[in-house]
Amino acid sequence: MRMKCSQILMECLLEQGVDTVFGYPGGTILNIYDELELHGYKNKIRHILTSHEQGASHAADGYARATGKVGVCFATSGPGATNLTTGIATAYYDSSPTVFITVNVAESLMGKDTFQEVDMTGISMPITKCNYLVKDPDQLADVIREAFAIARSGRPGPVLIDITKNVTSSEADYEYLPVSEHGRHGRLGAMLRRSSHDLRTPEPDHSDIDKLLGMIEEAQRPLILVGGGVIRSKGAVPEFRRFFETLNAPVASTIMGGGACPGNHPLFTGMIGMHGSHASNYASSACDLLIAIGCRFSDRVATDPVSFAAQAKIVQIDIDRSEIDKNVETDHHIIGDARRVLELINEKLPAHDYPAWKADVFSHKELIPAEDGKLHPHHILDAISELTGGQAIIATDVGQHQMWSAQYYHFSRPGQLITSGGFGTMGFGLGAAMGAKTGCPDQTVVLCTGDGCFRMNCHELATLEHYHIPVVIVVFDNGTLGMVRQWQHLIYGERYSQTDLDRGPDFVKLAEAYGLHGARAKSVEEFRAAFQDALDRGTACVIDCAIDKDAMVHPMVPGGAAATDFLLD
Ligand SMILES: Cc1ncc(C[n+]2csc(CCOP(=O)(O)OP(=O)(O)O)c2C)c(N)n1
Repeated sequence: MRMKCSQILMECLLEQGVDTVFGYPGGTILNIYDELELHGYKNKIRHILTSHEQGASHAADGYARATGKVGVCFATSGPGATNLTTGIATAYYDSSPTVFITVNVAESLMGKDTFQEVDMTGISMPITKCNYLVKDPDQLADVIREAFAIARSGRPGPVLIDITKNVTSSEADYEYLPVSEHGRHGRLGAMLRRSSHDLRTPEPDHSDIDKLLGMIEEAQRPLILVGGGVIRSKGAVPEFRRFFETLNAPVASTIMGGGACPGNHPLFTGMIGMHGSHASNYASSACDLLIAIGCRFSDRVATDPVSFAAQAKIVQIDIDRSEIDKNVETDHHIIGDARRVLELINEKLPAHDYPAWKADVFSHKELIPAEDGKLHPHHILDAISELTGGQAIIATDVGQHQMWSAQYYHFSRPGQLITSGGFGTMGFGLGAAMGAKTGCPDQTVVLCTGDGCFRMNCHELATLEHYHIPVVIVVFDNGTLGMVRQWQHLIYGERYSQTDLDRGPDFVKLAEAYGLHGARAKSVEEFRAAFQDALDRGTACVIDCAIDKDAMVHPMVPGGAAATDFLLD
Protein backbone atom coordinates (compact mmCIF):
# COMPACT_ATOMS: atom_id res chain seq x y z
CA MET A 1 0.00 0.00 0.00
CA ARG A 2 1.21 3.51 -0.86
CA MET A 3 1.72 5.59 2.28
CA LYS A 4 3.48 8.68 3.56
CA CYS A 5 6.72 7.72 5.27
CA SER A 6 5.68 9.41 8.52
CA GLN A 7 2.77 6.95 8.57
CA ILE A 8 5.03 4.04 7.63
CA LEU A 9 7.15 4.90 10.65
CA MET A 10 4.09 4.64 12.92
CA GLU A 11 3.06 1.34 11.32
CA CYS A 12 6.56 -0.02 11.83
CA LEU A 13 6.47 0.96 15.50
CA LEU A 14 3.17 -0.89 15.84
CA GLU A 15 4.71 -3.95 14.17
CA GLN A 16 7.26 -3.91 16.98
CA GLY A 17 4.57 -3.67 19.64
CA VAL A 18 5.67 -0.19 20.70
CA ASP A 19 3.08 1.26 23.06
CA THR A 20 5.00 4.26 24.42
CA VAL A 21 7.35 6.84 22.95
CA PHE A 22 9.13 9.56 24.91
CA GLY A 23 10.03 12.66 22.96
CA TYR A 24 10.01 16.29 22.09
CA PRO A 25 8.93 17.91 18.79
CA GLY A 26 10.48 20.57 16.58
CA GLY A 27 10.49 21.83 13.01
CA THR A 28 12.12 18.94 11.18
CA ILE A 29 10.21 16.18 12.96
CA LEU A 30 6.82 17.84 12.45
CA ASN A 31 5.57 15.35 9.84
CA ILE A 32 6.00 12.57 12.36
CA TYR A 33 4.31 14.45 15.17
CA ASP A 34 1.50 15.41 12.80
CA GLU A 35 0.95 11.72 12.12
CA LEU A 36 0.14 11.13 15.79
CA GLU A 37 -2.88 13.42 15.29
CA LEU A 38 -3.73 12.99 11.60
CA HIS A 39 -4.41 9.27 11.62
CA GLY A 40 -4.96 8.93 15.35
CA TYR A 41 -1.76 7.00 16.11
CA LYS A 42 -1.68 8.80 19.44
CA ASN A 43 -4.48 6.42 20.50
CA LYS A 44 -2.27 3.40 19.86
CA ILE A 45 1.12 4.77 20.82
CA ARG A 46 1.26 6.85 23.97
CA HIS A 47 3.55 9.82 23.49
CA ILE A 48 5.03 11.29 26.66
CA LEU A 49 6.17 14.86 26.11
CA THR A 50 9.05 15.45 28.49
CA SER A 51 10.51 18.79 29.61
CA HIS A 52 13.83 18.16 27.88
CA GLU A 53 15.13 15.67 25.31
CA GLN A 54 17.64 14.34 27.85
CA GLY A 55 14.74 13.37 30.10
CA ALA A 56 13.08 11.59 27.16
CA SER A 57 16.27 9.68 26.38
CA HIS A 58 16.64 8.45 29.97
CA ALA A 59 12.93 7.63 30.12
CA ALA A 60 13.20 5.40 27.03
CA ASP A 61 16.22 3.75 28.65
CA GLY A 62 14.44 3.31 32.02
CA TYR A 63 11.41 1.86 30.23
CA ALA A 64 13.68 -0.66 28.46
CA ARG A 65 15.53 -1.66 31.62
CA ALA A 66 12.34 -2.15 33.63
CA THR A 67 10.32 -3.99 30.96
CA GLY A 68 13.00 -5.76 28.91
CA LYS A 69 11.30 -4.30 25.78
CA VAL A 70 12.91 -1.81 23.39
CA GLY A 71 12.54 1.80 24.62
CA VAL A 72 11.80 4.42 21.96
CA CYS A 73 12.59 8.12 21.86
CA PHE A 74 11.89 10.91 19.30
CA ALA A 75 13.74 14.19 18.89
CA THR A 76 14.05 16.91 16.31
CA SER A 77 17.27 17.89 14.52
CA GLY A 78 20.11 20.05 15.81
CA PRO A 79 19.88 20.78 19.55
CA GLY A 80 16.99 18.35 19.99
CA ALA A 81 19.16 15.55 18.67
CA THR A 82 22.33 16.57 20.48
CA ASN A 83 20.37 16.75 23.75
CA LEU A 84 19.98 12.99 23.39
CA THR A 85 23.67 12.21 23.36
CA THR A 86 24.13 11.74 27.12
CA GLY A 87 21.10 9.46 27.17
CA ILE A 88 22.35 7.43 24.20
CA ALA A 89 25.78 7.01 25.79
CA THR A 90 24.18 6.00 29.09
CA ALA A 91 22.15 3.31 27.32
CA TYR A 92 25.24 2.18 25.39
CA TYR A 93 27.43 1.70 28.45
CA ASP A 94 24.73 -0.35 30.20
CA SER A 95 23.62 -2.33 27.11
CA SER A 96 20.04 -1.06 27.22
CA PRO A 97 17.90 -1.91 24.15
CA THR A 98 16.74 1.46 22.80
CA VAL A 99 15.88 3.05 19.45
CA PHE A 100 16.37 6.81 19.05
CA ILE A 101 14.61 8.40 16.09
CA THR A 102 15.65 11.87 14.97
CA VAL A 103 14.75 13.84 11.86
CA ASN A 104 17.37 15.94 10.09
CA VAL A 105 16.99 18.77 7.58
CA ALA A 106 15.95 17.90 4.02
CA GLU A 107 18.63 16.19 1.94
CA SER A 108 18.87 19.21 -0.43
CA LEU A 109 19.87 21.36 2.57
CA MET A 110 22.47 19.00 3.99
CA GLY A 111 26.09 20.12 4.13
CA LYS A 112 25.18 23.82 4.08
CA ASP A 113 25.11 24.52 7.83
CA THR A 114 21.38 24.80 7.48
CA PHE A 115 19.41 25.92 10.51
CA GLN A 116 19.47 23.05 13.04
CA GLU A 117 21.41 20.71 10.77
CA VAL A 118 23.73 18.39 12.64
CA ASP A 119 25.61 15.24 11.70
CA MET A 120 23.86 13.01 14.21
CA THR A 121 25.12 9.75 12.75
CA GLY A 122 28.67 11.09 13.09
CA ILE A 123 28.08 12.28 16.66
CA SER A 124 26.45 9.07 17.78
CA MET A 125 28.82 6.68 15.98
CA PRO A 126 30.89 5.71 19.06
CA ILE A 127 27.90 5.50 21.41
CA THR A 128 25.49 3.41 19.37
CA LYS A 129 25.50 -0.24 18.38
CA CYS A 130 24.61 0.92 14.91
CA ASN A 131 23.14 4.03 13.28
CA TYR A 132 21.43 5.03 10.03
CA LEU A 133 20.81 8.11 7.92
CA VAL A 134 17.68 7.44 5.88
CA LYS A 135 17.60 9.39 2.59
CA ASP A 136 15.56 6.93 0.53
CA PRO A 137 11.83 6.58 1.35
CA ASP A 138 11.84 2.98 0.10
CA GLN A 139 14.42 2.07 2.77
CA LEU A 140 12.56 3.41 5.79
CA ALA A 141 10.49 0.38 6.82
CA ASP A 142 13.44 -1.96 6.34
CA VAL A 143 15.76 0.26 8.34
CA ILE A 144 13.32 0.45 11.24
CA ARG A 145 12.89 -3.33 11.26
CA GLU A 146 16.64 -3.84 11.20
CA ALA A 147 17.23 -1.21 13.90
CA PHE A 148 14.86 -2.89 16.36
CA ALA A 149 16.34 -6.31 15.63
CA ILE A 150 19.84 -5.02 16.31
CA ALA A 151 18.85 -3.06 19.44
CA ARG A 152 17.47 -6.15 21.15
CA SER A 153 19.67 -8.93 19.75
CA GLY A 154 22.92 -10.31 21.14
CA ARG A 155 24.34 -7.79 23.55
CA PRO A 156 21.54 -5.19 23.48
CA GLY A 157 22.16 -1.49 23.01
CA PRO A 158 21.05 1.80 21.47
CA VAL A 159 20.46 2.28 17.75
CA LEU A 160 19.89 5.69 16.17
CA ILE A 161 17.85 6.34 13.05
CA ASP A 162 18.24 9.83 11.57
CA ILE A 163 15.73 10.50 8.77
CA THR A 164 15.86 13.45 6.38
CA LYS A 165 12.77 15.65 6.56
CA ASN A 166 11.98 15.16 2.86
CA VAL A 167 11.75 11.41 3.45
CA THR A 168 9.18 11.89 6.22
CA SER A 169 6.89 13.70 3.75
CA SER A 170 7.51 11.32 0.80
CA GLU A 171 5.48 8.27 -0.09
CA ALA A 172 6.59 4.66 -0.32
CA ASP A 173 5.06 1.20 -0.48
CA TYR A 174 4.32 -0.44 2.84
CA GLU A 175 3.05 -3.93 3.64
CA TYR A 176 2.57 -5.15 7.17
CA LEU A 177 5.16 -7.77 8.12
CA PRO A 178 5.10 -9.53 11.48
CA VAL A 179 8.32 -9.34 13.49
CA SER A 180 8.81 -13.10 13.12
CA GLU A 181 9.19 -12.54 9.35
CA HIS A 182 11.59 -9.60 9.48
CA GLY A 183 14.72 -11.73 9.30
CA ARG A 184 13.52 -13.36 6.07
CA HIS A 185 12.73 -10.23 4.05
CA GLY A 186 14.15 -6.91 2.93
CA ARG A 187 17.46 -5.52 4.12
CA LEU A 188 17.66 -7.56 7.28
CA GLY A 189 16.92 -10.77 5.39
CA ALA A 190 19.54 -9.93 2.75
CA MET A 191 22.12 -9.12 5.40
CA LEU A 192 21.51 -12.38 7.22
CA ARG A 193 21.64 -14.39 3.98
CA ARG A 194 24.74 -12.63 2.68
CA SER A 195 26.96 -13.08 5.69
CA SER A 196 27.50 -15.93 8.04
CA HIS A 197 26.33 -13.47 10.67
CA ASP A 198 23.18 -14.37 12.48
CA LEU A 199 21.50 -12.01 14.89
CA ARG A 200 20.79 -14.97 17.10
CA THR A 201 23.62 -15.66 19.49
CA PRO A 202 25.66 -18.68 18.44
CA GLU A 203 25.46 -21.87 20.48
CA PRO A 204 28.23 -21.95 23.11
CA ASP A 205 31.05 -24.37 22.40
CA HIS A 206 30.22 -27.49 24.42
CA SER A 207 33.89 -28.34 24.93
CA ASP A 208 34.30 -24.94 26.63
CA ILE A 209 31.53 -25.92 29.03
CA ASP A 210 33.26 -29.23 29.77
CA LYS A 211 36.54 -27.45 30.41
CA LEU A 212 34.83 -25.20 32.98
CA LEU A 213 33.26 -28.23 34.65
CA GLY A 214 36.75 -29.73 34.94
CA MET A 215 38.09 -26.50 36.47
CA ILE A 216 35.24 -26.55 38.99
CA GLU A 217 36.21 -30.08 40.03
CA GLU A 218 39.74 -28.91 40.78
CA ALA A 219 38.74 -25.78 42.70
CA GLN A 220 38.54 -25.49 46.45
CA ARG A 221 37.57 -21.84 46.76
CA PRO A 222 35.30 -20.85 43.86
CA LEU A 223 33.65 -17.45 43.64
CA ILE A 224 30.84 -16.58 41.24
CA LEU A 225 30.71 -13.00 39.97
CA VAL A 226 27.48 -11.91 38.32
CA GLY A 227 27.17 -8.88 36.05
CA GLY A 228 24.59 -7.08 33.96
CA GLY A 229 24.76 -9.71 31.22
CA VAL A 230 22.67 -12.04 33.37
CA ILE A 231 20.10 -9.27 33.87
CA ARG A 232 19.88 -8.54 30.14
CA SER A 233 19.70 -12.20 29.07
CA LYS A 234 16.04 -13.19 29.00
CA GLY A 235 15.27 -16.15 31.24
CA ALA A 236 18.83 -16.35 32.63
CA VAL A 237 18.01 -15.62 36.26
CA PRO A 238 16.32 -18.98 37.13
CA GLU A 239 19.20 -20.81 35.42
CA PHE A 240 21.67 -18.66 37.31
CA ARG A 241 19.99 -19.47 40.62
CA ARG A 242 20.08 -23.18 39.84
CA PHE A 243 23.77 -22.83 39.02
CA PHE A 244 24.90 -21.02 42.15
CA GLU A 245 22.74 -23.12 44.47
CA THR A 246 24.11 -26.34 42.94
CA LEU A 247 27.67 -25.09 43.14
CA ASN A 248 26.82 -23.78 46.60
CA ALA A 249 29.60 -21.19 46.44
CA PRO A 250 29.68 -17.49 47.36
CA VAL A 251 28.13 -15.09 44.84
CA ALA A 252 29.35 -11.51 44.41
CA SER A 253 27.72 -8.99 42.09
CA THR A 254 28.65 -5.93 40.08
CA ILE A 255 26.27 -3.01 40.38
CA MET A 256 24.70 -3.95 37.03
CA GLY A 257 24.18 -7.52 38.24
CA GLY A 258 21.96 -6.30 41.09
CA GLY A 259 18.85 -8.49 41.31
CA ALA A 260 20.34 -11.60 39.68
CA CYS A 261 20.95 -13.17 43.11
CA PRO A 262 18.45 -12.15 45.81
CA GLY A 263 20.11 -9.66 48.14
CA ASN A 264 19.13 -11.69 51.22
CA HIS A 265 20.30 -15.06 49.85
CA PRO A 266 22.70 -16.85 52.25
CA LEU A 267 25.27 -17.27 49.43
CA PHE A 268 25.25 -13.58 48.45
CA THR A 269 28.33 -11.62 49.48
CA GLY A 270 27.14 -8.27 48.08
CA MET A 271 28.56 -5.82 45.59
CA ILE A 272 32.22 -6.11 44.57
CA GLY A 273 34.82 -3.46 43.73
CA MET A 274 35.41 0.16 44.67
CA HIS A 275 32.45 0.32 47.06
CA GLY A 276 32.04 -3.40 47.34
CA SER A 277 31.55 -5.32 50.56
CA HIS A 278 34.41 -6.69 52.63
CA ALA A 279 33.19 -10.22 51.96
CA SER A 280 33.09 -9.79 48.15
CA ASN A 281 36.45 -8.08 47.91
CA TYR A 282 38.10 -10.53 50.27
CA ALA A 283 36.60 -13.43 48.31
CA SER A 284 37.94 -12.07 45.01
CA SER A 285 41.43 -11.83 46.47
CA ALA A 286 41.36 -15.29 48.09
CA CYS A 287 39.41 -17.44 45.62
CA ASP A 288 41.15 -20.04 43.47
CA LEU A 289 38.48 -20.01 40.73
CA LEU A 290 36.52 -16.94 39.66
CA ILE A 291 33.56 -17.58 37.37
CA ALA A 292 32.41 -14.23 35.97
CA ILE A 293 29.13 -14.20 34.04
CA GLY A 294 28.10 -11.18 31.97
CA CYS A 295 30.69 -8.94 33.59
CA ARG A 296 33.32 -6.90 31.77
CA PHE A 297 35.63 -6.28 34.77
CA SER A 298 35.31 -2.51 34.61
CA ASP A 299 37.74 -0.35 36.56
CA ARG A 300 35.07 -0.03 39.29
CA VAL A 301 35.04 -3.82 39.67
CA ALA A 302 38.69 -4.73 39.13
CA THR A 303 40.20 -1.64 40.74
CA ASP A 304 43.64 -3.03 39.96
CA PRO A 305 43.31 -5.37 36.97
CA VAL A 306 46.75 -6.88 37.54
CA SER A 307 46.26 -7.96 41.15
CA PHE A 308 42.55 -8.73 40.69
CA ALA A 309 41.77 -12.30 41.76
CA ALA A 310 45.51 -12.97 41.58
CA GLN A 311 45.27 -16.42 43.18
CA ALA A 312 42.48 -17.56 40.91
CA LYS A 313 41.96 -19.09 37.55
CA ILE A 314 39.57 -16.61 35.91
CA VAL A 315 36.75 -17.78 33.67
CA GLN A 316 34.77 -15.19 31.72
CA ILE A 317 31.37 -16.02 30.26
CA ASP A 318 30.10 -13.31 27.91
CA ILE A 319 27.93 -12.84 24.85
CA ASP A 320 30.33 -10.28 23.43
CA ARG A 321 33.66 -11.71 22.20
CA SER A 322 35.24 -8.26 22.35
CA GLU A 323 34.90 -8.20 26.15
CA ILE A 324 37.12 -11.26 26.64
CA ASP A 325 40.51 -10.31 28.09
CA LYS A 326 39.76 -6.60 27.49
CA ASN A 327 40.25 -5.46 31.07
CA VAL A 328 41.45 -8.55 32.94
CA GLU A 329 43.43 -11.45 31.55
CA THR A 330 41.47 -14.66 31.81
CA ASP A 331 42.35 -18.36 31.85
CA HIS A 332 39.27 -19.62 30.06
CA HIS A 333 36.21 -18.11 28.40
CA ILE A 334 32.86 -19.20 27.07
CA ILE A 335 31.09 -17.14 24.43
CA GLY A 336 27.33 -17.24 24.54
CA ASP A 337 24.10 -15.97 25.93
CA ALA A 338 24.14 -16.30 29.72
CA ARG A 339 20.88 -18.27 29.84
CA ARG A 340 22.09 -20.88 27.35
CA VAL A 341 25.56 -21.22 28.87
CA LEU A 342 24.10 -21.68 32.34
CA GLU A 343 21.57 -24.16 31.03
CA LEU A 344 24.39 -26.27 29.56
CA ILE A 345 26.46 -26.05 32.75
CA ASN A 346 23.44 -26.97 34.86
CA GLU A 347 22.79 -30.10 32.79
CA LYS A 348 26.08 -31.58 34.00
CA LEU A 349 27.03 -29.80 37.22
CA PRO A 350 26.95 -32.06 40.31
CA ALA A 351 26.13 -30.58 43.73
CA HIS A 352 29.07 -29.13 45.62
CA ASP A 353 29.69 -27.52 48.96
CA TYR A 354 32.58 -25.52 50.38
CA PRO A 355 31.77 -25.06 54.09
CA ALA A 356 35.22 -23.89 55.23
CA TRP A 357 35.59 -21.44 52.32
CA LYS A 358 32.11 -20.00 52.85
CA ALA A 359 32.70 -19.62 56.59
CA ASP A 360 35.92 -17.78 55.81
CA VAL A 361 34.25 -15.41 53.29
CA PHE A 362 31.20 -14.68 55.43
CA SER A 363 33.32 -13.96 58.51
CA HIS A 364 34.05 -10.62 56.80
CA LYS A 365 31.20 -8.49 58.06
CA GLU A 366 30.17 -4.96 57.23
CA LEU A 367 30.39 -2.22 59.82
CA ILE A 368 27.01 -0.77 60.76
CA PRO A 369 27.33 2.92 61.76
CA ALA A 370 26.60 3.56 65.44
CA GLU A 371 23.17 5.01 66.26
CA ASP A 372 23.28 8.71 67.19
CA GLY A 373 19.64 9.68 66.76
CA LYS A 374 20.30 11.25 63.33
CA LEU A 375 18.92 10.22 59.96
CA HIS A 376 21.52 8.05 58.21
CA PRO A 377 21.41 6.74 54.63
CA HIS A 378 20.98 3.13 55.75
CA HIS A 379 17.94 4.12 57.83
CA ILE A 380 16.34 5.59 54.72
CA LEU A 381 17.03 2.50 52.63
CA ASP A 382 15.99 0.09 55.39
CA ALA A 383 12.68 1.97 55.70
CA ILE A 384 12.13 1.97 51.91
CA SER A 385 12.90 -1.77 51.88
CA GLU A 386 10.50 -2.52 54.68
CA LEU A 387 7.65 -0.28 53.50
CA THR A 388 7.82 -1.60 49.93
CA GLY A 389 8.30 -5.21 51.02
CA GLY A 390 11.59 -5.22 49.09
CA GLN A 391 9.60 -5.29 45.85
CA ALA A 392 9.94 -1.73 44.53
CA ILE A 393 11.82 -0.76 41.41
CA ILE A 394 14.62 1.48 42.65
CA ALA A 395 16.00 4.01 40.18
CA THR A 396 19.04 5.97 41.25
CA ASP A 397 21.18 8.84 40.14
CA VAL A 398 24.94 8.84 40.53
CA GLY A 399 26.99 9.39 43.65
CA GLN A 400 26.94 8.28 47.25
CA HIS A 401 23.18 7.71 47.32
CA GLN A 402 23.62 5.34 44.35
CA MET A 403 26.19 3.25 46.24
CA TRP A 404 24.10 3.24 49.43
CA SER A 405 21.08 2.11 47.39
CA ALA A 406 23.08 -0.71 45.81
CA GLN A 407 24.50 -1.72 49.20
CA TYR A 408 21.43 -1.59 51.45
CA TYR A 409 18.35 -2.39 49.35
CA HIS A 410 17.93 -6.11 48.72
CA PHE A 411 17.14 -6.58 45.04
CA SER A 412 15.56 -9.83 44.06
CA ARG A 413 14.76 -9.68 40.35
CA PRO A 414 16.13 -8.31 37.07
CA GLY A 415 15.08 -4.77 36.23
CA GLN A 416 14.56 -3.88 39.88
CA LEU A 417 17.68 -1.71 40.14
CA ILE A 418 17.84 0.95 37.44
CA THR A 419 21.10 2.81 37.64
CA SER A 420 23.70 4.33 35.35
CA GLY A 421 26.55 1.95 36.15
CA GLY A 422 28.83 2.31 33.15
CA PHE A 423 28.55 5.97 32.18
CA GLY A 424 27.74 7.34 35.67
CA THR A 425 25.27 9.90 34.41
CA MET A 426 24.10 12.46 36.98
CA GLY A 427 20.56 13.47 36.05
CA PHE A 428 19.67 9.98 34.77
CA GLY A 429 17.41 9.00 37.64
CA LEU A 430 14.25 11.07 37.28
CA GLY A 431 13.77 10.35 33.58
CA ALA A 432 14.66 6.69 34.08
CA ALA A 433 12.20 6.34 36.98
CA MET A 434 9.52 7.96 34.84
CA GLY A 435 10.19 5.49 32.05
CA ALA A 436 10.20 2.54 34.46
CA LYS A 437 6.88 3.55 36.00
CA THR A 438 5.32 4.12 32.57
CA GLY A 439 6.39 0.63 31.49
CA CYS A 440 5.48 -1.04 34.80
CA PRO A 441 2.48 0.92 36.11
CA ASP A 442 1.59 -1.76 38.67
CA GLN A 443 4.92 -1.60 40.43
CA THR A 444 6.07 0.88 43.04
CA VAL A 445 8.88 2.99 41.63
CA VAL A 446 11.19 4.90 43.95
CA LEU A 447 13.90 7.29 42.82
CA CYS A 448 16.85 7.61 45.18
CA THR A 449 18.72 10.73 44.18
CA GLY A 450 21.21 13.28 45.51
CA ASP A 451 20.61 17.00 45.77
CA GLY A 452 23.15 17.62 42.98
CA CYS A 453 21.73 15.05 40.57
CA PHE A 454 18.12 15.98 41.26
CA ARG A 455 18.82 19.61 40.46
CA MET A 456 20.15 18.58 37.03
CA ASN A 457 16.89 17.33 35.55
CA CYS A 458 14.21 18.18 38.13
CA HIS A 459 12.15 19.89 35.43
CA GLU A 460 10.81 16.42 34.63
CA LEU A 461 8.61 16.85 37.72
CA ALA A 462 6.29 18.67 35.30
CA THR A 463 6.05 15.49 33.22
CA LEU A 464 5.29 13.33 36.27
CA GLU A 465 2.57 15.75 37.31
CA HIS A 466 1.01 16.10 33.86
CA TYR A 467 0.82 12.38 33.09
CA HIS A 468 0.07 11.35 36.71
CA ILE A 469 3.16 9.15 36.98
CA PRO A 470 3.46 8.41 40.70
CA VAL A 471 7.19 8.06 41.37
CA VAL A 472 8.32 8.54 44.98
CA ILE A 473 11.43 10.72 44.93
CA VAL A 474 13.77 10.47 47.88
CA VAL A 475 16.48 13.16 47.90
CA PHE A 476 19.54 12.26 49.98
CA ASP A 477 20.16 15.92 50.73
CA ASN A 478 23.63 16.42 52.18
CA GLY A 479 24.08 19.93 50.77
CA THR A 480 27.09 18.81 48.75
CA LEU A 481 28.24 16.80 45.76
CA GLY A 482 28.80 14.04 48.26
CA MET A 483 30.76 11.52 46.25
CA VAL A 484 33.19 14.16 45.00
CA ARG A 485 33.48 15.58 48.52
CA GLN A 486 34.31 12.09 49.77
CA TRP A 487 37.25 11.93 47.34
CA GLN A 488 38.30 15.44 48.33
CA HIS A 489 38.19 14.40 51.97
CA LEU A 490 40.18 11.22 51.50
CA ILE A 491 42.52 12.06 48.63
CA TYR A 492 42.69 15.85 48.24
CA GLY A 493 43.55 16.99 51.77
CA GLU A 494 39.99 18.13 52.60
CA ARG A 495 40.13 20.90 50.00
CA TYR A 496 36.45 21.05 49.13
CA SER A 497 36.80 22.78 45.81
CA GLN A 498 33.40 23.66 44.26
CA THR A 499 31.39 20.88 45.84
CA ASP A 500 29.26 22.81 48.36
CA LEU A 501 25.64 23.06 47.25
CA ASP A 502 24.76 25.87 49.66
CA ARG A 503 21.92 27.13 47.52
CA GLY A 504 18.30 26.58 46.63
CA PRO A 505 15.86 25.56 45.60
CA ASP A 506 13.84 24.36 48.55
CA PHE A 507 12.87 20.92 47.21
CA VAL A 508 9.57 20.87 49.10
CA LYS A 509 8.54 24.17 47.56
CA LEU A 510 9.87 23.02 44.20
CA ALA A 511 7.60 19.97 44.31
CA GLU A 512 4.68 22.19 45.22
CA ALA A 513 5.50 24.59 42.39
CA TYR A 514 5.10 21.64 40.01
CA GLY A 515 1.76 20.75 41.60
CA LEU A 516 3.19 17.79 43.52
CA HIS A 517 3.48 16.97 47.20
CA GLY A 518 6.71 17.69 49.05
CA ALA A 519 7.83 16.64 52.52
CA ARG A 520 10.91 17.04 54.66
CA ALA A 521 12.47 14.41 56.91
CA LYS A 522 15.13 14.95 59.54
CA SER A 523 14.65 11.80 61.56
CA VAL A 524 13.89 8.14 60.88
CA GLU A 525 10.34 8.58 62.19
CA GLU A 526 9.71 11.58 59.96
CA PHE A 527 11.06 9.71 56.96
CA ARG A 528 8.95 6.61 57.57
CA ALA A 529 5.81 8.72 57.96
CA ALA A 530 6.58 10.79 54.84
CA PHE A 531 7.39 7.72 52.75
CA GLN A 532 4.26 5.83 53.81
CA ASP A 533 2.22 8.96 53.10
CA ALA A 534 3.80 9.21 49.62
CA LEU A 535 2.90 5.57 48.88
CA ASP A 536 -0.67 6.17 50.07
CA ARG A 537 -1.17 9.30 48.01
CA GLY A 538 -0.53 7.57 44.71
CA THR A 539 0.91 10.74 43.16
CA ALA A 540 4.50 11.75 42.60
CA CYS A 541 6.04 13.11 45.81
CA VAL A 542 9.41 14.55 46.75
CA ILE A 543 10.86 13.72 50.17
CA ASP A 544 13.81 15.90 51.08
CA CYS A 545 15.95 13.97 53.58
CA ALA A 546 18.47 15.95 55.60
CA ILE A 547 21.59 13.80 55.98
CA ASP A 548 25.05 14.61 57.21
CA LYS A 549 27.40 16.36 54.81
CA ASP A 550 30.26 14.10 55.89
CA ALA A 551 28.41 10.79 55.65
CA MET A 552 30.63 8.48 53.62
CA VAL A 553 30.25 5.39 51.52
CA HIS A 554 32.04 2.56 53.32
CA PRO A 555 34.03 0.59 52.33
CA MET A 556 36.10 2.27 49.64
CA VAL A 557 38.96 0.84 47.61
CA PRO A 558 40.51 3.59 45.49
CA GLY A 559 41.08 3.12 41.78
CA GLY A 560 44.39 1.35 41.12
CA ALA A 561 44.47 -0.34 44.53
CA ALA A 562 44.14 -4.04 45.25
CA ALA A 563 40.69 -5.29 46.26
CA THR A 564 41.43 -5.43 49.97
CA ASP A 565 43.41 -2.17 50.20
CA PHE A 566 40.55 -0.27 51.76
CA LEU A 567 40.98 3.47 52.11
CA LEU A 568 37.83 3.42 54.19
CA ASP A 569 36.78 0.36 56.17
C1 LIG B 1 26.74 14.67 34.36
C2 LIG B 1 27.77 14.41 35.41
N1 LIG B 1 28.53 15.44 35.86
C3 LIG B 1 29.45 15.22 36.84
C4 LIG B 1 29.62 13.97 37.37
C5 LIG B 1 30.68 13.71 38.45
N2 LIG B 1 30.02 13.31 39.72
C6 LIG B 1 29.87 12.03 40.10
S1 LIG B 1 29.06 11.85 41.53
C7 LIG B 1 28.92 13.51 41.73
C8 LIG B 1 28.24 14.09 42.93
C9 LIG B 1 26.78 13.81 42.97
O1 LIG B 1 26.24 14.62 43.99
P1 LIG B 1 24.80 14.39 44.56
O2 LIG B 1 23.79 14.31 43.48
O3 LIG B 1 24.51 15.43 45.58
O4 LIG B 1 24.88 12.94 45.18
P2 LIG B 1 25.68 12.38 46.46
O5 LIG B 1 27.00 11.90 46.00
O6 LIG B 1 25.81 13.53 47.44
O7 LIG B 1 24.83 11.29 46.97
C10 LIG B 1 29.51 14.19 40.66
C11 LIG B 1 29.60 15.65 40.52
C12 LIG B 1 28.82 12.94 36.84
N3 LIG B 1 28.93 11.67 37.26
N4 LIG B 1 27.89 13.19 35.89
